[in-house]
Formats: sequence, structure tokens, C-alpha cells
Amino acid sequence: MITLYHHPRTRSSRFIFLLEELGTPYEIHRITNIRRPDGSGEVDPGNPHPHGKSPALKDGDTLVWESSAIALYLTDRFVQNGIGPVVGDPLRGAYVSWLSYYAGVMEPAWMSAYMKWEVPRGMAGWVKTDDVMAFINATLAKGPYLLGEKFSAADILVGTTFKMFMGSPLLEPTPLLEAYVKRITDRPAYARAQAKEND
Ligand SMILES: N[C@@H](CCC(=O)N[C@@H](CS)C(=O)NCC(=O)O)C(=O)O
Repeated sequence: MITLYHHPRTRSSRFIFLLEELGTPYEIHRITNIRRPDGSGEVDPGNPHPHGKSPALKDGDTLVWESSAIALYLTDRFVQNGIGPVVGDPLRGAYVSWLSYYAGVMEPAWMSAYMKWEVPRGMAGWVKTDDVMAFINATLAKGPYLLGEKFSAADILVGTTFKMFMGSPLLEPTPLLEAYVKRITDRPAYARAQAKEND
């Protein structure tokens, strides 16, 4: 049985969405507490994540953590709905690149912009958000998804992140990005996941 360790309105929410897309049985284990940026909250001792974060996933005795790893693990493990190109698929390279790009470039770029950290170009392992957005806009202009015609778990990570930040100082809404977010969040699996958010 797949167990998703979930705390409402955190990065784990998107894995309810992915699990609904995959159509495989799973259970949600509610993480009772996490640390908050204001210093409140604490680690739930029942959370198997090595740093007490959300999400974590267990497949029997196998523990998976880090969002991109969970996305890749699940789409490799449950291939039936084709949500992630598998080894041998010509889109596999782009798929694993987008998952790694999300974790290793996009999130650090946004976090450093949010914190107003000036990161010297060419030194950090990531680029500035303007560069990220130029690349994403160019990709989605060919779209409709990051992998072209194919929807994947990479769109779940990127599309739900855009939904959260759209209109904030970090992400200016554009017709292209708004249409992309709508395309992702109009999916029936997203609505099913929203209904389970507080489970
Ligand atoms: N890199 C991790 C980040 C997970 C993360 O930081 N989750 C936040 C909630 S959205 C959390 O659990 N924060 C509590 C803490 O950092 O202790 C991933 O993508 O899975």
C-alpha cells in the first residue's frame, strides 16, 4: 500500500493530485505538525521524513522523500495512466530534466528572489527567476505542457506552484501562464484531490 504523509496546504497536496491521476489505491497519513516560518510548529515524531517535512511517501517499507523523487517514483511505479514517460520513451530525458530543474533551479531561484538574496550569476547552481520564466514561457508557447503534447507529473509540480504564486510579486500573470494553470487545475483529478485536502 502507498501511504502519503500529508499536511494540508503544503507541498504534499500535489501528491494527492498525482495519486488521483495515477488511479492507484493509496492512503493519506495526516502529518499532525510541521515547523512554520514564524518559528511556530514542531516536527511530528510520526513523520518519517528525515527533516520532519511534508511530503514523504511510503511504499511498504520503502521511504521516498523530496517532491521530485516522489513524482518520479510514483510515475515509474504506476505506469498505467502514462503520467510520466518511462525509460526508453523519447520524452524520458525531458521528463527527468524538468523534475530536477524544478527542485534544483526553480525552487532555489524563487526562494532567493523572495529572500532578496543576490546570488552571483555563474556561481550558484541555479539562474534568476527572469531566466527561468523566459525558458518556461518559450517551452509553453510550443506547449500545451512542459513535455509538449504530453501532460506529466512535472506539470503537476510546476502548474500547482504557479497557481499558488500567480499574482504575487514573484509571478506576474500572463495569458499564457494563466491558461497553463487553468489547463492543469481543470483536470478532474485536481478537484478530487482538493476534496481530500483535509483528510
Ligand atoms: N524540498 C522539499 C521541501 C519540503 C518542504 O520544505 N515542505 C514544507 C511544507 S510546504 C515543510 O515541511 N516545512 C517544514 C519544515 O521545513 O520543517 C520537497 O520538495 O519535498
